[in-house]
Amino acid sequence: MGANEYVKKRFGRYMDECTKEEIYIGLLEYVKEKAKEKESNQGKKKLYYISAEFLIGKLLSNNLINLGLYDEVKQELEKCGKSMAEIEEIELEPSLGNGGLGRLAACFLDSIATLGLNGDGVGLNYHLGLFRQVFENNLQKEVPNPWLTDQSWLTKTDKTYRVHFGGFSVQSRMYDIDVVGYENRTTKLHLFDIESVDESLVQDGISFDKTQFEKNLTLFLYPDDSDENGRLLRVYQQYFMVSNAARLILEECEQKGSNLYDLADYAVIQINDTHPTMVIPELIRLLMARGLTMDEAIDVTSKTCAYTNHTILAEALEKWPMHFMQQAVPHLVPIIYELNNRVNKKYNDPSVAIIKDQCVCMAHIDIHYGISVNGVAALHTDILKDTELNNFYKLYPEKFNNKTNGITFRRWLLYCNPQLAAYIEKLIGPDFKKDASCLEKLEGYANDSEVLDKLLDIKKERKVILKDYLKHTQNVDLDVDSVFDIQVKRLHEYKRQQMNALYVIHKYFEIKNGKKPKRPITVIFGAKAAPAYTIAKDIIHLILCLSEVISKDPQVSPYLKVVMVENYNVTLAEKLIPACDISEQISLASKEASGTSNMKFMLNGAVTLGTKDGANVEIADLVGEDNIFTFGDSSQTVIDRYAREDYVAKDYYEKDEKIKEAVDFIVSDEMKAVGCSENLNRLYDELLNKDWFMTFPDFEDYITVKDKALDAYEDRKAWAKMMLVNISKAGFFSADRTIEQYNDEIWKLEK
Ligand code: 26Q
Repeated sequence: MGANEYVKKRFGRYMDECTKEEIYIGLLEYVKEKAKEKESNQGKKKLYYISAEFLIGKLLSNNLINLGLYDEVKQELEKCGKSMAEIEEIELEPSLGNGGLGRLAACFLDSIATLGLNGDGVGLNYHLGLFRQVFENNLQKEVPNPWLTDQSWLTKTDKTYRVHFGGFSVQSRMYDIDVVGYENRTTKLHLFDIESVDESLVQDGISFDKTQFEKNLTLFLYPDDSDENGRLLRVYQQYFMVSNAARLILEECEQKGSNLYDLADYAVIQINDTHPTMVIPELIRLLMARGLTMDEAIDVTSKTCAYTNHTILAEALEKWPMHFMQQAVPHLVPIIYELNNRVNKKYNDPSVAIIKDQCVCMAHIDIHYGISVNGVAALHTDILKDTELNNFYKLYPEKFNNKTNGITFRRWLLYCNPQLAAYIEKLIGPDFKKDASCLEKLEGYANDSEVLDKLLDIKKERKVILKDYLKHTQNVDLDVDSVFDIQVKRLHEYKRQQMNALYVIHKYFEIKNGKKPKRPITVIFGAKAAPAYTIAKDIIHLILCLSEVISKDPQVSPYLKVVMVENYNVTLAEKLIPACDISEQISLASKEASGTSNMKFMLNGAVTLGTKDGANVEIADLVGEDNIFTFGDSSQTVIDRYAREDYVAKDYYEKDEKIKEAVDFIVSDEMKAVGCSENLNRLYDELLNKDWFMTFPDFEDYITVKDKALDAYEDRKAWAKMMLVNISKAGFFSADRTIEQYNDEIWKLEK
C-alpha cells in the first residue's frame, strides 16, 4: 500500500484533503508499519550501546530514505500540492543530546542497522531534553524543550522494572524507537523512563526541585550541576539508565540460552564515555544475585564491557564523591570498594586507583574492568596512550585502540544535500551510497571545468536554501554572494569560538580603516552553552553583541556580517552544512578528541580552516596540505607549554597590537552600549589574565591563514577543485567504516 492509500485508510481522506498535521501523522504511522516489515539480526551475540545522549534528529525523511520510499512519497505529496519541507516542519526534533558524543551514537545506530549487525542503543527518555536556547538582550536563556507528542516515533513496551535507590524505588518503563538501516535491517533504540515523571515540577525556565527524584529523573539531560543537588541527580539518572540496561541485557541473554557464565558470548556493552560506567558494578551485583561468586561475576563482566573515551579535558573526567554513591546507590558501594581493593593490591599505584580522595574515578573502573579502551581519532588515542592515560597504557597496552569517528552519509549527504548527492550519482553512479570509498572516483574530474562549475552552482543553490530557511525561521538576512564561514558546535573555551570572535573584531577594524575584503564575509556561529558555564555564556554574549554592533555600522556592515543562529540543533546543521564555504575547526591542538562536524562539512564541499587537532589531522593527511588551511601550534607544543606552566596571556596582549586592539574592543563603549558590562568585563579579564585555551599564541597565525583562505576563495576554479578533493576523500569518515572496525576488533558480532 502506498502512502496516500495509507492516509486514506487512516483518515478517510486522501492527502490532498488532509491538514499538514494529519499527513505527518499518517506518514509517521506508515513508516512505522513499513519498518516493522523489516527484519533485524537475531544472531547469538548482541551489542548494547549505552549512552546518556542520542542526538537522532528528525526521523521522518531519514527513515523514508532508508526504506527506499522517499522519492515515491515526495511525488505523492507534490501531486497533492504539498511539499516534503512543510510536512517535515511539523515534526519536533527529539532533544536527547548535546553534541558530538550524542550525534555519534545516532550515526552509529544508523550504520549498525545498515550493516545488519545485531546491536541496540540504550538510553533515557528525557521529556524536556537538554534545553531550548533563546536569545534575550543578547544573552542565552534556557527554556524547556518538550518534544514528545501523542503520536511519535516511540513505541511503549510492556517491559518495566522496579529500580531501587537508597531509601526508595521507582518503576521504569521501556520505550522503543525503530532505527531503520539504509536498504537493510532495523535495530532498536531503547529509551527508559519513569512512570512517575512529573513535568509540572518545572517552574521558571529550566529550574525545578532537584530533590524529588521520583518525579524528576527523566525531565532533563544534564541538569545544571553547579550545585550539589544537581550533581547528585546526575548520579541517580546514570544509575537508573544502567540498572535498566543491565536487567534488559541479562534477561535477553538468558532467554537466548546464556547460563550467565558465558555472558560474553551473548553480549558486548559499549560504554559511551563514562556516563554509563555504573553498569559494571551493577552487572556484577546482578550476577552475584543470580548465584555467581564475586570472582566469577567480576570476570564475566570484565569480558563484556568496552569503553570509549571522548575527551582529554581533565575536568570532564567524571569523579563522584563516595557519599553520593552511599546515598544514591548504597548497594553498589561494597562492590566499588572491592574493585578498588583488587586494583590497589595488584598495582599499588595511587594514580590508577579507583577511589581517590573519597571520590570514585569512573574512567578507572572502565579501564581496569573492561576489554577495550578506545579513543576517537588517531591523535586523540596517541595522547591517551602517551600522556593522559599513560599509566594505564603501561598496564594494559593490549586494551588500547583507536576508532576514528565517522558520520552516516545517509543523513549527512543523501538527505541533507540531495542536490550534491544526485550530481555525484550522475558522475560516478550509485555505489558510493553503500560503499563510501567509491567517492574517490570523483578525483578523475579534478580538472573538468564543467564539473567544477556545477559544484559551485550547487553550493550557491544551497546558500539560497539556507538564506530562505533562516529568513523564514529566524528572520535573519544573508547575502548569498558573500563567503559563508561557519563554526557550529557546543560552546566550549577549548573550541575557541572566542578566537573566531576576536578575528571578527580584527576584520571590523581593518574595514573601518579602509581595508575592505574582496568579497563580503558572513561569519555564522551556532552553539549552546551549558547553563552553568559562565564564560561560555559570556562568549555567546560577545558574539551577539558583535553581531549587533556590526549590523548597525554602515561603514562595516556591507562587508562583514555576524550571525549567531538560535538553538543550534541537528535540523539547523542539515541546512547550514551544505551551504558552508569555510569550515571552522579551530580547537586548541590536543583538546578536541575528534570532531565530527569537520567530516560533515568536508563531505558537503566545504574547505577546512583548522588546527592540527583531532580528526583534522587525518583530514589533512587525506586531502593533502593544498586542500586544507591549517594553522597554529602543534599538540606537542601545547602539551609542553601546559607542562611548563609558563603561559602568560598578558605578555602576548602587551606585545601584539592586533591582540590588544581586539581584546580591548570587548569592553569598548560601542559594545557596552548593546551589552552587559558585567559579562563583557568578566570575559575580558578571563582572556587577559588566564586564556586557559591559549587563543593568543595562535591568533596571528589564525589571521594570516584565514585571510589566505579568503584570498584563495576568489580563484573560483581552484577553490572548486579543493571542494572536489575534499568530497572525494571523505569516504574514510563514513560511520560504516568506523562500525566495521568496532565490530572486527571489539564486538565480534556475526553478520
Ligand atoms: C562531564 C562531567 C559530568 C557530567 C557530564 C559531563 C559531560 C557531558 C557531556 C562530559 C562530556 C560530554 C560530551 C562530550 C562530547 O560531546 N564529546 C565529543 O565527542 C565527539 C564524538 O566522539 C568528538 O568528536 C568530540 O571531539 C568530543 O568533544
